[in-house]
Amino acid sequence: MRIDAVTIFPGYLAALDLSLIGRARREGIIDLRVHDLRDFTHDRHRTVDDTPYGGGAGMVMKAQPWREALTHVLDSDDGRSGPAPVLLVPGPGGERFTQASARELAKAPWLAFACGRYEGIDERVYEWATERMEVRVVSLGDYVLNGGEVAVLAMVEAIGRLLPGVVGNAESLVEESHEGGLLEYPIYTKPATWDGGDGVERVVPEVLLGGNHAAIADWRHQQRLERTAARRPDLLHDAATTGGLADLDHAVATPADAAELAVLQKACWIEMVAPVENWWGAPAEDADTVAADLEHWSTHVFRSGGRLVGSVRVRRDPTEPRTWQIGRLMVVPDLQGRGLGRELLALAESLAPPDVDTYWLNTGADQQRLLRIYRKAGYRISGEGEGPGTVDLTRRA
Ligand code: JEH
Repeated sequence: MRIDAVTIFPGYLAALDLSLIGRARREGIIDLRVHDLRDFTHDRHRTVDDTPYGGGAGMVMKAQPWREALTHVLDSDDGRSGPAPVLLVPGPGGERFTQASARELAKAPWLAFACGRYEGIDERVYEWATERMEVRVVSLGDYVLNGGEVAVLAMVEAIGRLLPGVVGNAESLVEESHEGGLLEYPIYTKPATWDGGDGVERVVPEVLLGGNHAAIADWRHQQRLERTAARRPDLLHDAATTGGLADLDHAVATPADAAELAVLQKACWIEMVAPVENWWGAPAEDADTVAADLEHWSTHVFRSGGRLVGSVRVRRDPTEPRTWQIGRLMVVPDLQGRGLGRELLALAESLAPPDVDTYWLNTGADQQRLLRIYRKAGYRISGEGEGPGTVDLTRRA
């Protein structure tokens, strides 16, 4: 990903040389270029601000240096002549920058950031820029900062860590996608008993010391609910109000969805085989395989507030054209048990052309929960599946 940032404090953004984002830059995953706005002034004082028309406190950033700096960024396209960047302008009055924004922006090939200072930038710069690229004014939250630099640090980190290869351990991202809607549970490491020096011996909760994985999962879920209720009751409301499929945004997947679909697969497989560590590594596909499959299947994706929460794919059987294949039916673990899977299955069936006489799907022979859902929906096992340990199920259309 190409990222440009224009600022009067290039040193502020030097922090992006460090840690994971710094490594991603050295590895060429992120091509980050920081520009000093004062390099685009022409007076001996390198002036970037002036007093506001109409009066009022503080100073306003002048349009001229911004025009020249942004022109320099646009002209530095290295002959790629692809689309212009999305220009992100941090401002206290912008749309809220959220994890959903980060996910969306992580798909863009080129982002540019304009860091304002003082009271902000002459409004005509927004007009000028909007005629040349997509411009979004974004805010980190409802508090007042002194300029856009800290916001750019936060946004580049939030977006950059979603790029393939930046967070080395793909499982971290998988687990995050698994978190949906609730705060995290408390975590502990050794020693099991810790002397705080205040006369108190603090112990790790008993349940975590045993090997009862179901009990641990229950305890963690309970902790997440309690914490969310105490600290972020608004989130609890959001999670509880996702009703059925009708509340979700529905689209046909494009290659831009492949990475998220791969993550969703992993999250669902973890849920299915939690006690068998790493078993899921085999059946879940990587993003490239998912992207390749998009050409052979019509894949439908469902989002809640930008987050991918479910998917199913369908096609005519390449060798039995009157059979309608339904595959990779997935619902994120935290929304399972609400009937969304059943609704997805009905939708997948409804997409079949009229001449289809059989619906077909395939699942793990040991997936009791899924087999029960399919059985209830009228499917019967028709034989062993192609993949080891899987079964095929069919139902007359
Ligand atoms: C702040 C870019 C460029 C200070 C005050 C005013 C508020 C009412 N979440 C965020 N907070 N602040 C910024 C941001 C982001 N992203 C941010 C910036 C710049 C981003 C200059 N400043 C400083 C600044 C004017 N006041 C804004 N108003 C809502 C409390 C009162 C007026 C503008 C710019």
